[in-house]
Amino acid sequence: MKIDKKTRDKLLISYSTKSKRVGHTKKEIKDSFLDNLFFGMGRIPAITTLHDLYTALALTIRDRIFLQFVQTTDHIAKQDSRAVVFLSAEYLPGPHLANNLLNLNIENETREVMEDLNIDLKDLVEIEEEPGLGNGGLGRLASCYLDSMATLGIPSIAYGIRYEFGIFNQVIKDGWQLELTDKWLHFGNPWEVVRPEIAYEVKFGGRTEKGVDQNGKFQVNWIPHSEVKGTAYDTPVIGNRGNGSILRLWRAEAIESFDFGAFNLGDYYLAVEQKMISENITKVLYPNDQAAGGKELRLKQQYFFVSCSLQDLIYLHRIQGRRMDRLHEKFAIQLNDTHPAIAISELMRLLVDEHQMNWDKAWQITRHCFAYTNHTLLPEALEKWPVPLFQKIFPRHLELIYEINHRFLQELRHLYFYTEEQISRMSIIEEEGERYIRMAHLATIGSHKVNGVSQIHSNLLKNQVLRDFALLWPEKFCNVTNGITPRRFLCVGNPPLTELITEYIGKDWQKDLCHLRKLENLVEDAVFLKKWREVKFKNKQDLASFLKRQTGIEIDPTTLFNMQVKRIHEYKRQHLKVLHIISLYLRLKKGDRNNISPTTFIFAGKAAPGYFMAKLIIKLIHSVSDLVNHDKEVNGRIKVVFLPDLNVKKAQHLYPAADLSEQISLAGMEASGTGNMKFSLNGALTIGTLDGANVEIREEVGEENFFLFGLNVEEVQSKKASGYFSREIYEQNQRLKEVVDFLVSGALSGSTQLFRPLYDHLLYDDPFMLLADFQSYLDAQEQVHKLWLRQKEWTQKSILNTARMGNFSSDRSIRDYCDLIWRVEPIQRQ
Ligand code: NBG
Repeated sequence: MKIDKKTRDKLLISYSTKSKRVGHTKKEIKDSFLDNLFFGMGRIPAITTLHDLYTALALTIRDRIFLQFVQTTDHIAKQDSRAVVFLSAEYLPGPHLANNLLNLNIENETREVMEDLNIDLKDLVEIEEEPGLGNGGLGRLASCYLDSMATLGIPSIAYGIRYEFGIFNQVIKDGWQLELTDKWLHFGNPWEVVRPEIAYEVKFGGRTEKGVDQNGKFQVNWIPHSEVKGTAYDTPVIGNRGNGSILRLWRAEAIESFDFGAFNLGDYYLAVEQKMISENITKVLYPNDQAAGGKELRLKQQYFFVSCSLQDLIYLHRIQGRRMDRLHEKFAIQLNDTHPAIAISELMRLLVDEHQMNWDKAWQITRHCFAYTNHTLLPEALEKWPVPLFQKIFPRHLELIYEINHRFLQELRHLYFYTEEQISRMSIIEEEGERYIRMAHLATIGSHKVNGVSQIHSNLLKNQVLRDFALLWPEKFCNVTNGITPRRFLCVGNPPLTELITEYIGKDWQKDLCHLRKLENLVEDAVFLKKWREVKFKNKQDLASFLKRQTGIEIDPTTLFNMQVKRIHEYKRQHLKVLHIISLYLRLKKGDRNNISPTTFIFAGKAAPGYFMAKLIIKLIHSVSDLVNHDKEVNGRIKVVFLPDLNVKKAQHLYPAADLSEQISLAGMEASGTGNMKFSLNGALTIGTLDGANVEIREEVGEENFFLFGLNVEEVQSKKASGYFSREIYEQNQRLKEVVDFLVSGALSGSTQLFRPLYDHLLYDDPFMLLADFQSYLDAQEQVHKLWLRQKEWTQKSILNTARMGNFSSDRSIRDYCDLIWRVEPIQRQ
């Protein structure tokens, strides 16, 4: 049977009328919940588990999300809008249930329905497993952006990889990090729908053949060694203003699940082997170890999801009846870092080889489609792939990249008269020693816009890492400072503060975060101040009981909660914070109790499994925690807790309860940071360096409401240039010497050798300049202590931090992307 237009129109009517099936009244929610439980899942009350209840509720919510999503899609199709295509190898959506209830605005109704059924909604929210499809800030940023695109009604589709095993689970044994495999799909995933009919074939390996087609046109044929099928798994995403977007993740499957040749020969295992090999591609997310390059499977993952996504977008373009040469008018494709940068050669391949477009036209379309966001300046994180590996897996792409590069270098040579030295610096191919493909160069050359993620980072990108390109194409470079979604990180994560704010200034801030500025008028209102403090205190009590359950450690909510929550990395300098804690410990041991506010130091974060120093830092934190927490002499003054297995869900418990947020990376190292924003928005004050988004946060909240310390970027660079000898600083600063020596004194875990690698690194190398910033950090901590004694002032500054965070909403970031880069408009709702 063919589905004709008449049928389609009828189908349209049935979903656009608000049917009772997806209504928002209590009765409608309850009916569908019970329907889903009994008919959708076939459960009888006698054996229903908590997880069944969760799934039934998730399905109930998903129906309602779908309605919203489908309506948006319909508008987009009718308006023939230009759309954003977001390509990211990582997403960290966090748990969906509470966020979706908020965005649908049916939280209260749902809670009451559950109460009627004698179910605590909180328990259902708590058991949800989150998809850990990212390592940290980069993946979380992608999810914040998707939330904002949905909220603002930006026509958009986000593509990625459906890793079967996401980021590892971190467990701590004897203070060391151990990694366990993640099992987010163990109980199924009610938020996604599989689309077996949306599937594309992706080639790998083999060789190319050159010839002419029937029209006598030069034609290249890629004869692959193997092919894999990518199937779409869709998770609808809704904003809180009636619109939606979609996260489409690809899962790899064998094209033929069975090798009949092998089967007929009687080799069943060989017959299924190909299936297993194919599925491997989307098995596991790579943790961001220092040397990710060289991992063949990772490169395959990147190409796999990019190829599926581009084929899909061409398909979407064509079913709208549009011409191929208008592709760039209809799609703005954003590369979230270089992980999807191979998309540039893939689009060229699709246009030139598969759609027989001439090179110049194809290149023009490609450059107009793509834009590239850089997320790091760290040299080891700038992706480059060995040419022989490319040759083996993507013989056709290597040819295309050579051609792109050749034309680009010719232009530099003949049009701009560049020197050979400049040319080799800018080439996509690194020629010294082993040959590599520099993905950032490919992304820059193939995009019409390149942006960094904070003001300072964008400047460094322009003036250092991509300097040659910025001189050549100054108009190509811009900045979009990162942002975070206030829906998840304030409304869902911190209901008491949300209520208090709304009680005083109304609800507008939930639509436009800049309205939080109205809180500034309340800093002299004693009643408001008191309520603000009570909310923070309640959040700290909640966190204390959460931490007790998670770690067994008891903490005192009346102490200052000082937090550093982020991946563990030397440049982020968790060990600088440890040095500060040791200095307090040594003072307390000497009986110097003055000027030390009772403080609870909280750490959380994962280290890459292959990153020895980061893992040693975790061990150090635990050793210090053991020592400090069990010492009667310091008890009550300082405590140290490490919360294992940080993820979005756990982080949501932390931000609302923080008094002080530690953002202490060496200046010039952190591209932006987004944890800094989440803490400030929840009323924490920041102690930080002039790095990443700290710079802009400080400008917004006011320098008097921010604890600044440390060298700035220029000072870091000039110190490094003139020869930096950390040992000299160590010799000259008695307190520093004591603290550093303590690492190898035997007092920590009873060993003088355990932390020697850290000790040696600090004394003889110290690339992240902890010793240079140590004294200034201690001085700033002293200021923290002094202000903590003046609770009223502290509270006022806390309010001002929240009040002035409007600019760091991801809604603002997305508007910037729309204006500066994408030229995409929100859909018009009739
Ligand atoms: C990270 C940076 C952070 C930044 C996030 C999001 C990578 C490669 N980069 O500073 O380290 O906040 O990206 O932009 O993960």
